[in-house]
Amino acid sequence: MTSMAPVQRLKLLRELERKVLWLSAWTIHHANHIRPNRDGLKVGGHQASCASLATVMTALYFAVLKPEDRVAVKPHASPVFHAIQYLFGHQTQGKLECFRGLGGAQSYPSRTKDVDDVDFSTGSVGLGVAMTLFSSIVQDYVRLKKLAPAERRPGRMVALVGDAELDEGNVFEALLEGWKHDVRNLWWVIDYNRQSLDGVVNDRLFGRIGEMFELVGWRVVTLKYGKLLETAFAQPDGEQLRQWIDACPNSLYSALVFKGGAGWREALTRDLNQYPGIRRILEQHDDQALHRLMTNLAGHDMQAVLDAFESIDDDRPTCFIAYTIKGQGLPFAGHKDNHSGLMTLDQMAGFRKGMDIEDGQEWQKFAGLTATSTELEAFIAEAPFNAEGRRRTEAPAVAIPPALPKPNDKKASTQEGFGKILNAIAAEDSELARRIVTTSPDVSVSTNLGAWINRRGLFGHTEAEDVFRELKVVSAQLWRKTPRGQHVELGIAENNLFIQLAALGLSHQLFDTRLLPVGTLYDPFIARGLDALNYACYQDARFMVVATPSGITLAPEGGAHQSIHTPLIGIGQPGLLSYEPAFVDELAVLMRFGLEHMQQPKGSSIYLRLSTRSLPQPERTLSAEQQADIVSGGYWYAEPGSDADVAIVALGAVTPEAIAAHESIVRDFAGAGLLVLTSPDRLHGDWLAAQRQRGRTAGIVDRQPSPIESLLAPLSRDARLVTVLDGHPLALSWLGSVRGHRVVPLGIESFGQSGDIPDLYRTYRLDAAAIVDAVARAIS
Ligand SMILES: Cc1ncc(C[n+]2csc(CCOP(=O)(O)OP(=O)(O)O)c2C)c(N)n1
Ligand SMILES: [Mg+2]
Repeated sequence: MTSMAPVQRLKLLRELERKVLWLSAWTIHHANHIRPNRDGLKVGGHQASCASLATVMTALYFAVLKPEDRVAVKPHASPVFHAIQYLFGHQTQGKLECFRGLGGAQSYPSRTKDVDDVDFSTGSVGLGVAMTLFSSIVQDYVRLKKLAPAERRPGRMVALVGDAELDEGNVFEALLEGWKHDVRNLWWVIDYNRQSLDGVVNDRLFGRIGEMFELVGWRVVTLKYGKLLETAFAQPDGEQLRQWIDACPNSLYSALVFKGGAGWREALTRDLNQYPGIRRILEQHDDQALHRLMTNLAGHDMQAVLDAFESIDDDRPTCFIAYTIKGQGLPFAGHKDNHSGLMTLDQMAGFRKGMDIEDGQEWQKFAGLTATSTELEAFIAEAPFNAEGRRRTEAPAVAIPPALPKPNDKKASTQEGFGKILNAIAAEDSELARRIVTTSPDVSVSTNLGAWINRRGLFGHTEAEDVFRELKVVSAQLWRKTPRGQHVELGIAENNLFIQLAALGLSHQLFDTRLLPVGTLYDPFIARGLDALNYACYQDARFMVVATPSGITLAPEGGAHQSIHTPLIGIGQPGLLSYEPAFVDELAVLMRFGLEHMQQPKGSSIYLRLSTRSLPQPERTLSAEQQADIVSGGYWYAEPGSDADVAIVALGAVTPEAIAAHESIVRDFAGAGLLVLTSPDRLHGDWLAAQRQRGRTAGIVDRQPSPIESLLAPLSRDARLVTVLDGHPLALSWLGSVRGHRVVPLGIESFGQSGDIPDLYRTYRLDAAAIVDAVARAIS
């Protein structure tokens, strides 16, 4: 920044604040009232929520932020963000005109769909907030290991937080985890407008919020009153005024903000008229001035906001509680119902006039401002935030060897196989081993990450000894924390796991270095972190999630730990490719594929659904073709005869039952096949894609079948399929539509219970007898 006089800088920032407020309100107004509406649906947008952050965001983006900082903007302040990027020249008028339309600026900032430098997507409140915290852990992880380019300075991870976002439990789960990890360089700016969607936030709650942050080691900076009010407080009896506002309930304050000068006068006369100093203040201010005074909260006072941000020069996590007014400067300021309120045409006309903007000049960047465009352009061009050009980085991919080490046990579970493969990688001094980072919500040992951790260690800012080892207490687990460690230990909170994976999985774009994150958890508890998993995928973060144990196959653990519909999540979740291998050699192929796929520009994250059930392993060496089949989702374990009338289709841990059933039916149904699937998700996706492709090239040459179409091709037209998996039967029943085969789907539709595998498979009809029975039914 050049050495511009502070007065001049303040003046220009105030001008830009007006412009940002205008553009955000106008963008929403245009989408709702000017653009033709074809479906009669309200387009929406949040003018009041935007107004509340206009000052803070103007200060941050035009003066305070640096290129290395990364920001999560409160979802409904998206138009403010786009307005700022428009002024920077990173957003087009066309996209603003198309706000909330196809291809236009997004309703909520989106890393993948917006073009204007979004660092973190937001939308589901609370998640963007936590994302900044877990990103600060990643920033430290790559910095302490010197994985990032040496010249990279640590940036601040900034969240602009709606006050009601603090009702989301995930924020506090993250705070606790952050405290354990001694997080640094984290700024959360709370837009304390005391309003949420439905109304006014609870008065008593916020009294505690500051204490909560302090409890976990944060600095709390409260931006309460602006310079006008502070001056009034300093006058005779001013202290009475301060006490009155301090004690004013949120709902009364909001209502008076809406009512304006006359309302304030009436309330203050009623309550404080006995104080001569207050009477003088009331006399000295007309209604308009009195309203300005009484709404002069620090979150809308540019100087106060700058002072607060610029007073911080260390890396201690800091929470700024910025008192603001929802709808500040707009006709419905403070009204409790203003969350989705939109200015009417008349109100907008008045607002435009007040902004000195002529009809037709609405999109002009500097219309209605008093500074010259030359001055403003120069000031914007020098914003430190853009000093280094493009902020999103693109680190090269890590080469994955052609094969991963594969254990050769005669009997093993996929979970054990996973642990052994990772352990073998850990033993090597390779780039692959260096780039893998594991994390788990307190289930690392029980998901077989123990051996990896023993070799690679836990990650921590500072060296911490393993006390048990020091005291010579025998334990199979080494638990030493160092900056070199490669396992990020998390407490039991699956939300945190997925947000941590999201942050690790964006390291190549946020922090200029590639990581290969692998997270483990119990399969049923995916549901606990599902919104965060969806959030991670929505941002196109890249990671491998290994979920084990799964299904009722975990048997004695009982119904509370048995996942049922996770195969459907695997199919239904965009940005996540899911696999459920039965055998360890398949797993080795899939882990290799997954580590590569995670890094492809058009790749995705990977979900491996594994099991603790030890299965006899096939004695085979997989050919390149077999490996390709495993990756594309399935292969014939026992080839069907041509025109076969029946086939069994199996997925995952129940494959031995399918093998046994197959052995017993081939006596009666010569030519019956056994199809082993590794990924209904992949097969289903490729099947749909092939159909779309055909639709597009109808009548031309393209008749390329998808893998599942090829696999099912040898069967007779009327063949029956009996499908079986330890999960919801719907995951495989779609197979009937591929070539019109009738399906008898076996699987789990009700809650499980404890038992051993034979009892449970019998009870839930997954055993060989049930499969044979289903074949008989299918044929009859
Ligand atoms: C997980 C989730 N639940 C519900 C919503 C719907 N929603 C959007 S904004 C909002 C209230 C936000 O209030 P606050 O954070 O105080 O923001 P303000 O508009 O006051 O700035 C709600 C409930 C959401 N976006 N995400
Ligand atoms: Mg609010």
